[in-house]
Amino acid sequence: MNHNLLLLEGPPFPLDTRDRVALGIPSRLIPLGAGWIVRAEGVPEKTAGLLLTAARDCGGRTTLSGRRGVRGVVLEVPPRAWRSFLKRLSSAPSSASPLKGEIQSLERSLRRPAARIRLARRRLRLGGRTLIQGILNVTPDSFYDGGRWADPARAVERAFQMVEEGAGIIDVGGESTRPGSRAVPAREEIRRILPVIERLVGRLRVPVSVDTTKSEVAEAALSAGAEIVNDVSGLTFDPRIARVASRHRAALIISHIRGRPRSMQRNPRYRHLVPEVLAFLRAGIERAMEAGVHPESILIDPGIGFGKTAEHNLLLLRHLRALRCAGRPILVGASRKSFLGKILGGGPVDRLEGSLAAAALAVFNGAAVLRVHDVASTRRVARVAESVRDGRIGPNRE
Ligand code: HH2
Repeated sequence: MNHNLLLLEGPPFPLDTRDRVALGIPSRLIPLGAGWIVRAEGVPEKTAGLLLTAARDCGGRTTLSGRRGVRGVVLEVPPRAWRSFLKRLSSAPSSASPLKGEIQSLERSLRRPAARIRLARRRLRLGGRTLIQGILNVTPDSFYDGGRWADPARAVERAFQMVEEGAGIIDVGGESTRPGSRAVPAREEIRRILPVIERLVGRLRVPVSVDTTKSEVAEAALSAGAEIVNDVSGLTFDPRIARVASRHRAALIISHIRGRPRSMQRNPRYRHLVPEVLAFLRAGIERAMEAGVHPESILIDPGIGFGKTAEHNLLLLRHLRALRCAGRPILVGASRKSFLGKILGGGPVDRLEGSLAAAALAVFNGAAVLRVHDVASTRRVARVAESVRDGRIGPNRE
């Protein structure tokens, strides 16, 4: 059973009411500030009882929601009692075993974040250094770089420039998914991207990803040598795309969206933002794995701006760390997006500093990959953010 388990090793800052609502932590539970938080959904009554007893015996706080039979459980366990809480779970009767096993293995995996991304012909190393994905939109209407790289020769030049500046992936897109945009037919998308991908593959030393939601487009791009599928619909627009990625042993970026680009910004609402995004991403990971995609080939993305208000975007960046519970590396695409304009004013051309601030915070909060328009400056900002996050100037810095 899927419990959409959320495990937070002590909130990094005091949580206010909006944080609690976004995380799905009832206000009855006033976090001690440093304790472990465990949140699980759809928990059978008996298991819920066991969890509650184990947490209370360790001096923790507990809340129970939902109707009798299937419960939502939120626990807070003081840090010094965490090990003994886990021990208590281990010795609990076997009826609680699936969930207790899940808690234990999630706790272990949070300590060991993914070290690489598996592609068909190589591995991309993660860890100390943030991977930068350079954006190359060969569209007439993308919200920032639309029309600039329509000529394939100029697009290729731009890709080489971004690699020179430090991009570890080049993301080629043939359809704008900005709010209000209409879908482009697959044939047109292929016509836009293929000449560029064909000229890049084999010459570029970094992999190409294709930014598409359509299986035909992904098939054409991967057959031409692209190595990663970047699906902003998280496999929901065209489920066949996962099979295509799996057949080519490509990596797959599963991004969260609510609605369709045409209408996604009309009053987006969430009850508990973070667990809802997490559940969507987990469902995508499961579907991808069922289609044969290797787990080490999957990345996740909160989908900044895709069916979210500015405040939703801010809360997702603020609580990005929680998405590590999905067990896959996190990619963040905040570059020059409109929520930055809400804070600083101006249009996409005025959003460089805002993008860099968001990039730094995303890295600090656990992002492994940043999807950006401004590669050189983001790379330098990421180096500083990593150094603060890790508390040291690592080897091979600039
Ligand atoms: N955002 C955009 C496009 N693709 N892919 C991922 N994984 N994450 C994102 O946040 C993301 C994405 C939108 O940005 P852009 O490509 O610059 O604009 P447009 O959709 O107008 O082409």
